[in-house]
Amino acid sequence: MERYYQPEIETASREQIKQWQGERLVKQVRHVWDNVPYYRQKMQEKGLTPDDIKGTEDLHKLPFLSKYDLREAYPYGLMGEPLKNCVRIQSTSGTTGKRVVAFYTQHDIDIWEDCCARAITAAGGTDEDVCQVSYGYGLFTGGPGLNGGSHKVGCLTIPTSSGNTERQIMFIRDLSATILCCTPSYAAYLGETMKEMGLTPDQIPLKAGIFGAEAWSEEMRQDIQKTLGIKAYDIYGLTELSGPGVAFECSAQTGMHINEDHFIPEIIDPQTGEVLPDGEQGELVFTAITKTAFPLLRYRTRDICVLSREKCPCGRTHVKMSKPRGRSDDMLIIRGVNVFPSQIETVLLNQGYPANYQIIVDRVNHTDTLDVQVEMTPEMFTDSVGEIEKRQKELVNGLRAMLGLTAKVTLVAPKSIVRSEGKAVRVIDKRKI
Ligand code: DLL
Repeated sequence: MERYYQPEIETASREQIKQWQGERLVKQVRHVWDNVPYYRQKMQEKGLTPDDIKGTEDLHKLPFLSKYDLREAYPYGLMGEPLKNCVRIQSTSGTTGKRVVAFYTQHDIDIWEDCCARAITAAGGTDEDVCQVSYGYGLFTGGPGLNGGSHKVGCLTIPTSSGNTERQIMFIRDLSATILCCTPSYAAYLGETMKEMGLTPDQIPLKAGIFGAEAWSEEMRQDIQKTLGIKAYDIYGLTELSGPGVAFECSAQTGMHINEDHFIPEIIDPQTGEVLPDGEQGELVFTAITKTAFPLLRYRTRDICVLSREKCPCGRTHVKMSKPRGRSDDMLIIRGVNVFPSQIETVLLNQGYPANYQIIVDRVNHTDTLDVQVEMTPEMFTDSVGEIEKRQKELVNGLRAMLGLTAKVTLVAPKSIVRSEGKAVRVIDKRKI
């Protein structure tokens, strides 16, 4: 039987959701106008006042916000509350120089944790469960968000944070953890390590995993489910909108329900900014309608996906987003061809390789090169040059069929690609360095 954390909200009628969204949007636009001069100016430039926004049908009139605005307004320029009302910040790693600092009131944290509690409940979590949170704690939102959600559900929470794989496995076994929260790449690594220790899925107490923060393919889900003997659920979110829990998967495992009582999604054409109808692929844009300290309106996520309003067998009525099919800024353009790392992953996993790979892009003699280094599993490891060449050729052919592009494939020994404890670094683009 499907369980919900907030059934009256998660299974509310479409009319009810629409009504909440309309009322909250109107209130939020007024709040932002009164408190965020940066956005007020953007509205004024479009000739808008709060009176022009009477409901969700007027949402498209509002100006977009993007990473560019976050940089411009850093650190306080998009705040909707005085600092004294805020109790926390979270931040992204800023590895690409785009540090995002998001502010929270206690009320904002409460909403965020509710969203994470919905995700844990959808994955079968109850107060009988032991939930190990192996996302990083600290500035990254993964640990704090799921920790809060786990408390709300009443699970016994093990806040291991990321890293120290041996200790992770020790806690999973000694304290019989039933739910694991971490990035999918770290879940795969934990699975690989447990397999090497001789543990079979029935000796691993876990029953579910809540994995997100990075792109992962359906094939990778199957792999993780098999090695750990669990059901693996996707979870999506971003620091700008609070963190994990903006959307989460249910038992149907066919996309993630967006918490529409807090976030209004739109899909736009990334080139023109035009709003696209449901079912079309485009860039996901969110308007936060309940958070007040960092109230982003029409924030462009850069994530490319599709929304679906098909009836879900789980009973939830909130719209579903597909797995992001890559980020518009993650897309590699190689010799003029658009390539998403997820397409490469699909080919590798379909041919029986593990999700341990690295994509190296370079430019030699004015021509882009694509080099895919793929780890062999211990079972397929061989030192027969002929066998390795044969396998490499199969992968080159598979990649050509998927991408329409010839890549160089190098098979490398098991364990030679560095493992990640958080978000995996899959792409090294030397052209930008
Ligand atoms: O990654 C929040 C999070 C933590 C989500 C834990 C899920 C679990 P950021 O570091 O700000 O926040 O990165 C946000 O990560 O725009 C997506 O491109 C990507 N992303 C997040 N979840 C998924 C997912 C957290 N399930 C960026 N699938 C987003 C694919 C994801 N990409």
